[in-house]
Amino acid sequence: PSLDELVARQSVCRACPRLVAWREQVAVERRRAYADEEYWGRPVPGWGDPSPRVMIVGLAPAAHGGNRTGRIFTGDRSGDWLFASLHRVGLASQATSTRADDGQRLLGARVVAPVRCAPPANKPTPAERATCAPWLARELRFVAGDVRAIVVLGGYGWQALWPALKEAGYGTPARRPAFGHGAEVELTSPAGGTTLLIGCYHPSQQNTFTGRVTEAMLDTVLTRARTYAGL
Ligand code: DU
Repeated sequence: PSLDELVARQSVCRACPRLVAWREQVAVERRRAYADEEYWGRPVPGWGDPSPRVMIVGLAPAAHGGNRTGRIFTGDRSGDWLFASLHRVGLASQATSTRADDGQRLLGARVVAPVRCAPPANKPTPAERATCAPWLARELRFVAGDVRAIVVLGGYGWQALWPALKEAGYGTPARRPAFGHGAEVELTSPAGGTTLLIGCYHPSQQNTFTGRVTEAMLDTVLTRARTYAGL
C-alpha cells in the first residue's frame, strides 16, 4: 500500500470503543463557537510532506482542534504555537493552521499524533496507546528513508513513540533515556544511518501560560532538527 492508502485506512479506524464514542459525541455536541461547523469526528492521520526529513510527534488530537478540522494540530491553541514556530524556522509555508483548506504546507516536515483519536480529558489509556501504535509504526516505516530527525512534543509522546520506533525497525538504546526539553538520542535508522530524536516541551496551554515553554524554546529545538536533517 501507499502512504495515501495508509492515511485513508487509519482515518476510518474504530478499534477503541471509548475513543470512538468520545470523538463522535464531541462532533455532535460541538463547542458553541463552532456550532455551525461539521466536525471531522474521526481519527486524525499524519499530515504534511510525504517524504519528510523532520517528523514531529505530538500526543493526540484536540477535541475541538484536530477532531474538528481533520488535520492534526489545526484549529487549536497548541497548534497556534507549533505552526507559528514551524513557520519562523522555515518548516511551514504559513504561520497559522486554521482549517484543512487554508493552503498551509509543511516544508520537509510531517506532523503525527501517536494516538489518533481525541481522548476524554486528553488522556488516552495505556491500552488505547498500544492499540494505536501500529499505525504510527507503519507510518514511520514508510518515511524512514527520508527522516533524519524526530521531534517529540512532551513526555507522553516520548513514551508512546518508543515501541513504535522498534516496530518500525529503528535501533534504539536498551534503556529509554529520560524525556527533557532538548534531550537528544541518536537512533539507527532502518534505512541506514542515524536519526536524531529530540525532546521538546509540548506547547500546551498549561506550558505556554506558565512560561514553561516559550517561542524561543520551540524555535531552538525545531531549528536544531532542521539543520541536523540538512534543511
Ligand atoms: O495535493 P498535495 O500537494 O499532495 O498535498 C496534499 C496535502 O499535503 C495538502 O494538505 C498539503 C500537504 N503537503 C504538505 O504540507 N507538504 C508537502 O510537501 C506536500 C503536501
